[in-house]
Formats: sequence, C-alpha cells, structure tokens
Amino acid sequence: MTAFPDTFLWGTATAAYQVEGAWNEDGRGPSIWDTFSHTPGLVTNGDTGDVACDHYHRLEEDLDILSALGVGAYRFSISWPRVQPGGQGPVNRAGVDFYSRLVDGLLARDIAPVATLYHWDLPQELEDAGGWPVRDTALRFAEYARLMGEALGDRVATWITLNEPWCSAYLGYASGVHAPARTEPAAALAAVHHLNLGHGLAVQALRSTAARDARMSVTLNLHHVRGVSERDADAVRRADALSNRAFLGPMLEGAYPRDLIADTASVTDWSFVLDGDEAAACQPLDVLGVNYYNPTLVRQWDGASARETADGHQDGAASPWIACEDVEFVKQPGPYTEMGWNIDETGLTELLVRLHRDYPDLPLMITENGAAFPDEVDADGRIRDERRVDYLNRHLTAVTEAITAGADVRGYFVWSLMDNFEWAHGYAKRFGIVRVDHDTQLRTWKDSAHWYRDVVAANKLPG
Ligand code: IFM
Repeated sequence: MTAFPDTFLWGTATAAYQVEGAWNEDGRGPSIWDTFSHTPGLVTNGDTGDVACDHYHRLEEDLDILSALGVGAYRFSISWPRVQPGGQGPVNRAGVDFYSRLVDGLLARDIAPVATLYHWDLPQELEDAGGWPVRDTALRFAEYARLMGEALGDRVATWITLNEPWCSAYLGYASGVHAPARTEPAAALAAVHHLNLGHGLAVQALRSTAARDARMSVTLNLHHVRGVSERDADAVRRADALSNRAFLGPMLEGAYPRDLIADTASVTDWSFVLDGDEAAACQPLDVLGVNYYNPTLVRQWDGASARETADGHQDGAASPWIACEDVEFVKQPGPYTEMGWNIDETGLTELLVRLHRDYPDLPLMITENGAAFPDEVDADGRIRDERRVDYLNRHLTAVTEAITAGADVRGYFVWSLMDNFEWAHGYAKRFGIVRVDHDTQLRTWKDSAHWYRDVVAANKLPG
C-alpha cells in the first residue's frame, strides 16, 4: 500500500527559537536558548537564534509557502518568553498578536494550526529560579497553557504540550549539550518528573478554556531500542525505561515504571514525586505525537573492552543516559545523514506497531521526521536533494507498512519546513525542504519540497 487514508493529515513543522528571530523585539524576554547561544563556544560558529529565519517578519511569505505546498496542517511552537516574558504574570499582548496572526493566516489558507507550547525555550527567569528540576516550573507552565488556551483556544486544532521532553531533561540537565547546559543527573530526573507533571497540568488547564474541544497531544522522541543479540535484553530494557517509559508510564498509564525507579536508585530516591502527581500527569489524550529519526542499538558492556558510546556523547563526558554505565551504544551501519544518524526506516514501522500494541486506543501522528544533508545549489539554481527525497520516501513507506499492520497513524509532519537554527549545531545543518539563505533570507524550494507537494496532492507515494 502506498496510498494513505482519506483523512490523513499532511504537514510540516518548525519551532519558535529555530525560525522566528526578533529575539528582543516587542517585549519578548530572554530564554535559556538565548543565554546558551550567546555563551561563547557552545554553538557551532557562534551562531545564535537572534535572527534565525526572520520568520517573525516574514510570516506572510512563509504562510504562502505552506499554502503552495498544499499541506493540511502546520506545526509551530509558541515562544513562552514572547507571550509571557519571565514566565509569570500577564501576557505580552504584542507577542500573542503575532501568534494570533499566524493562526488566522493558517485558517485563511485552510491549514489546521498545530501549536506546541514548549519547544525548549524556557524563560530564563524560570531557569534562574531552578528550571525544570523544581516543581514550580510545572505550575508556571500550566498557567502559561491556560493563558494560551484563552488567547488562541477557539482557533487551534491541536495542542501539543511538550516537544521531546527527553531532550529537555537529559540533554539540558544531564549531558548539558542543550540549554541550560547543566550536568546534574539527579536534577535531570527531577526535570523528567516536572515535565511529566507540567504536561498533565497543562492539558487540564487547556481544557478549562476555549481549547476544550481541541485535540490534546504531546510529542515524544521515543527511542526504538534494539539489542545486538538476545544477551542484551537487559540493556534494551534499561535504555527503554529511561528514554521511553519514563514518559509513557506517567503520561499514559499514571505510574512510573518500577524498573526505572530501581535502575536510578543510586542517583535519586524520586521523592519529588508527590501523592497525586502521577495521576495528574495522566490526562486523556486525543493523539500521541511521535518524532522519529533513527533507531538505537545497545549491548550489555562486558566491563573489559573499551565501551562504545555511539550515541553522540563521548565516554568520560556527561551522558544523557543516566545509570546506563553498563550499556554500550553501538554504531549502526549506514548510510548516514549529515547528523551522523543512520538511516533505518524499519525502526519507524516497528515503533508505531509497538505503540499501537501497547496503547491501542490512542491514535498516532508523526510530528517530526526528516534529514539533514549538505545541500548544494546547482548552477541553474536548483537544489537536487535526492537523498532527502529518498529518506522521506523510505519513511513514508514505513508509515504505510505500520498502517497495514494495524497502527492507527493519522498524520505526518516533515521536519522541517525550512532550514533553521539546529540548536548546538547552529546553521551548519540543514533539515528544510525549503532552503533558507541565511545571509539574504531568500527561500528556495528544494526538489524535496516539490516532491512533497506532489505526494500531499496525490495522498500517495509515487510509483
Ligand atoms: O531540530 C530538531 C527539533 O527541534 C527537535 N527534533 C529534532 C530536530 C532535529 O534535530
């Protein structure tokens, strides 16, 4: 099957800090990513999101691109420090107006707005008060969600509370390669909990507003963990608990997995989980957002040979894989994208089928999938990014295979609409189907954008 269900939702995705720019305009406050990117040595080439894709000023042009792509939905994120500087108090009207224009512009073009509340840009003041490791941040987040529900709830089709809390907690507070660059494993696990709690409280808060009839969701970058051999079952279990079930458990089942608590006992006693928190984190959702780029391969470390850490972190450096000292992260066969991530779409099919098996009543949506490659602009001005087309084609085929196997997959969003600020890699990595010249801000459709437009129009893959 290469066709998709009639109601399948096609979209593209971006995030506020990665595209907006206008970092200190119209009352926007600082976020942890402003602080991070302005700290020398943390981002490739010293890049910052100060200007990014200048989307804040080029909104109409970018909306027109979405319209020309023919997508039915657009996933964007709201910059918390733009709409509520400092993370508390009343809204910043100018900031809310920007998102109001964005939402209205989408609706005028028949594109469903899919709004992510938190795509990593925590107001700096909240980090100064302790950040996600402290409980109050979850309560602040719920209040921010309520304000957004009141401002935009009558028009946003789908709300995504968090984007990839795995990254917020473990990359932000354990390995420190993301903002706020802390390397405190116990704090990272407290962050996991307060993100889970914040998610549940935010869904409740949204449901108390005009957003009550909208679809509620969260986006997780679940790791499809495989073992090298059957002897590695415990390494798989441990990595799965830390990366997947730490979020799926409380959010979808109302409880942390017991094995996770036991695995991490030397790091924390989880006393930050108060009575009622797990139930609060577990709110009925309408759809689960899944971000997928590649699978993860692990092996039980024998303790003798050099330990392999092919998951992007160096041995000896702070690791996002808390209490996984006995687990090796094994390099997988290529081909690879420019991020060094192996291309293996079979992991996406298997992940979707697993999620459907474990949560049969919860529809799924791919809220991100895509690839960075070193695109060239040819002499004729065309960008022949055939490797990206091949990547997308493979992964969309994998989605059809999951659907055939019974998974209830409702939509797919390409990451990303356009080249943007790729976090610690700055502008050095290009994920867009539309090229952005970061000197002139010129937008140019790559071949992948033309290809995607045709797929969307046909609601099926070519061939
Ligand atoms: O650019 C990021 C995005 O912000 C979150 N998911 C992964 C993408 C590629 O690294």
